[in-house]
Amino acid sequence: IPACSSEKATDATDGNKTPVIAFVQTGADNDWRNAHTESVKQAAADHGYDLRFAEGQSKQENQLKALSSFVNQGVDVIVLAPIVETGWDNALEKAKQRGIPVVILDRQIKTDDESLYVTYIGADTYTEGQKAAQWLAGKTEGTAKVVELQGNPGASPTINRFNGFRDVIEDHPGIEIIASQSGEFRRSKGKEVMEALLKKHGKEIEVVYAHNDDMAIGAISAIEDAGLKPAEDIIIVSVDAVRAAFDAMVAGKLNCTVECNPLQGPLAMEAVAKILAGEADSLDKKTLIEDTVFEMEQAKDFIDSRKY
Ligand code: GYE
Repeated sequence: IPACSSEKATDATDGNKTPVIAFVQTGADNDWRNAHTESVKQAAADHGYDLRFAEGQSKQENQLKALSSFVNQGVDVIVLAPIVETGWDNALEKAKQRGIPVVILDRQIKTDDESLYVTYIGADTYTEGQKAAQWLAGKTEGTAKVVELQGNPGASPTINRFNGFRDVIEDHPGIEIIASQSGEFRRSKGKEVMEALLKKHGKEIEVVYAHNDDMAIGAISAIEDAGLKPAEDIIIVSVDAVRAAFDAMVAGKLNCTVECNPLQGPLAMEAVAKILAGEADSLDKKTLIEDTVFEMEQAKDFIDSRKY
């Protein structure tokens, strides 16, 4: 580190005190989220930061309360994984007034004032939706009746995976979405919604597109309970590539998962380090993480190398 930046780092953190970083997580809804939380905690520890952690139990209201309390505590940097896209301006305005820089992690926010946060780091969830649709178009040769299990309403990955998927199937008129409902990114809710969809649409359903693996795994048990064979009678494609999805693929119950890497802690803490060093200006406003696609047929070869 060049001398001038380490000087600034000490400035920004009041002498030699351990930097205090707040992390406001969405909740603990699924495997992906837990891997994400662990990654951030580990990276903060690796940097020697004092991490204060709060999670919103899937409610924006709780996240807003946590934000305001961290602002009052005067932490050095706030990292926010925003459950939904909108409604953050007031809270972020207060952080700004108090001189606390904010890193937006994982999910995006919508604001007219881009100065309310320093940088955004997360997965390219729009491209993930496109990749799911491209894979499906290949698999079904462009003809399929699809039910979609969406993530929680208003969340950037929900909106992006919804749009990315549709923007690709637009070119495949034989692919039709016959139902689309939120399973809140949860396994139990994915199962519940799938049970209802199976009752309503029965054998008409040829494909499940789930915005995450946990909901797909819930859907798989609903499909089995209905006496059908997942991945054979109904094609299933989802997003995240968590270990449980690899297990399901190896068991022949899930056809494909589009990766969404939750191990974002190191990138987040590198950004925090730059901010503390007075180098916030050197950060890109937006960093998107690249992901791959895994099919059932390859799952065996990759499962042991998966880190989450
Ligand atoms: O896919 C899902 C989680 O925001 C990209 O949120 C993330 C998504 C992830 O609850 O499993």
